[in-house]
Amino acid sequence: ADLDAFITGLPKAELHLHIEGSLEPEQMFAFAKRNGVVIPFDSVEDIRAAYSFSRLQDFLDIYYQGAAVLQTEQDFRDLAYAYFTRAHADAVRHAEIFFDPQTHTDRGIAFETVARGLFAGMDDAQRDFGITSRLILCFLRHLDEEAAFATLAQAKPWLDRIAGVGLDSGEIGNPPSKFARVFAAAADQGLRRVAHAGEEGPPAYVTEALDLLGIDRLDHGNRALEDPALVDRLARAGMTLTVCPLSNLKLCVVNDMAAHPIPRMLALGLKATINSDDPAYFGGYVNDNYRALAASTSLGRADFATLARNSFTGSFLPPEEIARHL
Ligand code: ES4
Ligand code: ZN
Repeated sequence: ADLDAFITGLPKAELHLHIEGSLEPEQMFAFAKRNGVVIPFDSVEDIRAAYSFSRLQDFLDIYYQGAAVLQTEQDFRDLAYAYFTRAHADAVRHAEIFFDPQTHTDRGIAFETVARGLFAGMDDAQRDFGITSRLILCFLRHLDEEAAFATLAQAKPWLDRIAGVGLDSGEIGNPPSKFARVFAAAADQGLRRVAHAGEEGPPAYVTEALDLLGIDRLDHGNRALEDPALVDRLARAGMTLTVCPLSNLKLCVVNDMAAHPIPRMLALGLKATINSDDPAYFGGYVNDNYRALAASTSLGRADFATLARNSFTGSFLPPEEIARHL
């Protein structure tokens, strides 16, 4: 209980949060109703009951379906603002937020609608809560390189508020190499690079993300632990890993929270951070993720302070802003 109170008030940054994954069932119902979108659920309980997954793809199918209720700029503003309201309660001071433009543009929602709405929510959160934030544009890796290039082109007018590009969706069979050229183009435009790797995919995908995408941060990275030479490389490079404990449990990346790799990552000298990934689907926001580890592992105050500190030093904030948070 003492440790829970410490975690609650610990200032933190969130570095791995898909805004579409913060769509709560109640909100899904409300947006469906106000937009006249039919969803295949009769109640909030019905939706929650569908959130049982054996692997990443089970989740992705439901997650892309849920996103269909998002139609207007107001929807995206409200979605972002609801996330920040939760984040503020969890002492989040800064967030670098993933969004999946292709999920929306492929069903006829303009990139501009998504961007304007999210930026409005971000501006309102900075005004009301003092939370700073940037967006990270994720390419859907199950789609092709050409579609990723088209998405990068659509982002051009908004690059001043987009910190970087990322890579998400189904990992197996869609290795980082598929997006080497689009990541090089993003780098040329001054964007930072991150990628989901080693969540379900093998350690070789993490190596590709380093060598072929030039990533500044590694999203998940769990399976890197299978390769000692890769662990050594990540530790020496000071690479930040954005790890998501409740997501790992829900998607069966780990079988038991007591066996979660975060304690091992810290012991190996890896710069791990704790994040919520898709909180509406995985059972909790960032403090729930910290608390789940507190309840099931021997991590203590000093470890959680290190993990929170890593979230700022691993962020894309300028050095003087990072210093202000430490
Ligand atoms: C995701 Cl947990 C996870 N992995 C890959 N892609 C994603 N998109 C949203 N959540
Ligand atoms: Zn993720």
